[in-house]
Amino acid sequence: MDVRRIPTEPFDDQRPGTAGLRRKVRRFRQPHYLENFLQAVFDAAGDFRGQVLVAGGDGRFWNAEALAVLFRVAAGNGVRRMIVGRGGMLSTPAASHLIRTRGAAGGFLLTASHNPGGPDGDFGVKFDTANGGQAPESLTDAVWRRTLELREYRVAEVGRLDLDRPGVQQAGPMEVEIVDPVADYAALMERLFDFDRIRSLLASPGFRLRFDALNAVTGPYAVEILERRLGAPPGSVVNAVPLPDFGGLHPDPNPVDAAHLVDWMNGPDAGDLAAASDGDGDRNMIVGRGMVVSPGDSLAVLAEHAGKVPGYAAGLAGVARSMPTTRAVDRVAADLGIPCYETPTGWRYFCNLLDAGLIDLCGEESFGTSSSHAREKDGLWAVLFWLNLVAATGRPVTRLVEDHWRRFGRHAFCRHDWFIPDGEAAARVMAGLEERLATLAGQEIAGTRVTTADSFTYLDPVDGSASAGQGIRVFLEDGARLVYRLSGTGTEGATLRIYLERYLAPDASHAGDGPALTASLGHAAAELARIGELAGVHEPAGVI
Ligand code: VG1
Ligand code: CO
Repeated sequence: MDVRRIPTEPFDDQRPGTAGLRRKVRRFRQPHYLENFLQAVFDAAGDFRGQVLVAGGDGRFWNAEALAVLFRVAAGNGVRRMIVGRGGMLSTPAASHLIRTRGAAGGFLLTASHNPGGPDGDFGVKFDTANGGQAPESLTDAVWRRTLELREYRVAEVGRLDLDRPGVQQAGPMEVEIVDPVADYAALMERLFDFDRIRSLLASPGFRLRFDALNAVTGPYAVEILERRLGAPPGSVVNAVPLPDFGGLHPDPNPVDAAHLVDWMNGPDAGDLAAASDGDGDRNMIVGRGMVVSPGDSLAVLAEHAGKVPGYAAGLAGVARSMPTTRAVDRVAADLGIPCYETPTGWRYFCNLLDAGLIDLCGEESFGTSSSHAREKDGLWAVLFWLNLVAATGRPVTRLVEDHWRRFGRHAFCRHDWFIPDGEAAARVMAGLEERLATLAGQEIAGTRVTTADSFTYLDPVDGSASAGQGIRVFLEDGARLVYRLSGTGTEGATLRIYLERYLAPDASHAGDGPALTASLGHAAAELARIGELAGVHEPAGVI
């Protein structure tokens, strides 16, 4: 079978960000753009000739076209077999699991996650390595360097494929195996959680669950697991059909984009647990009656009660959180006598810790939580964990969180996203803070005082690598903390994320929501960074 070498020119904007390469669909559709990036991954990641790879996407606009390109480049690079979810779809955690169980050399996840879809929206490619985890920084840097020098890519024709027909099909020199995207993943969930107990909870009179798949990839997973296997009444999963435009919804599980769910849980007809996931199924939002569980609290509560869940009954080796995530889980870890690691933003930094068996649970403030069962974050897994905890303790979601606060204190949290159209201005804001770091200690701010301030460098305890410049931390005397970093998933301008955390002691009042409790910190943080002065922006675009 003929492998063709296609001459090309490098693109200068193919540096992977926090989670893969994310660009406007328009950009991805430029001739050679996707082929170049994929070839760079093939060149940098090692030799995949004769190997098996996993592939699937979140079903967004351009999923099928991108998959067709991937097949041609994979065939051109001598891949033996691609394992693909039916319809070309796989959730990110399900793909991670498949890579691991099938001994694949890696996988391509065609997704821009929570970014908007459609012809004017975003597309993306994440690459996972043989452990099912996101490519580490060393590899994404190597891919980027390769994109800058690439002069040709290799393709082979694969003919017509029927992505809806399970089984193996010949695709030119390669095989494509279409698998049920849900089966293996659902079986894994059955091993981790007490399905009998959850089934009784869901059958108990009056208990109401709503899972909103936001018309993204998790619909079929949630219907199979929550409705079919656990017996939640049909209709418990809403917006369950993945659509290329997500049916106009924004598949970002947070209180702003999924406000309808929060409104329901705050209203007179509230259910008992509501949840949502994102475009590719790796994020989760948990809502109890009258309360959105902040991701930092969620991680802490899961860690606190993990012993009650079959998959974690043997205890946790350790836990980890991304740096901007609240330090609630640190208190639980100290109480359990287990280590707690602080990593940079992005799931890839957890993977070494998971592989080395140093941690079993980890999470990020951006509605991402997962465990040693996968090497990606996992939205539906978190929902099942919460259901298992409610079933095992007999305590509603809200009570579990409030009890946690009474025991450990509350880390109130909010994130302000400042959209700064001019990327250079955003860089100036960060540089300005960096320059003044040494002078911040002692400065009065928001009615308290700065104790220390630094720029976060992560030292990976497993491979010894250092990742510098991962965000600026400002610690305050009353236990509060401000964190600044630039987003690495956007596709235009820059987004400066300011993470606000305030600690309320166990015996203090815990009333109020995160945004209200941290509002004054938010003002102080913006002033401290001189955002108005340096970037001409005066309000955050998002408060989450
Ligand atoms: C954001 C989140 C980060 C998350 C990343 C990918 O990155 O803050 O915590 O890991 O998205 O999530 P950034 O650089 O924009 O802050 V997803 O669901 O795309 O895979
Ligand atoms: Co995602």
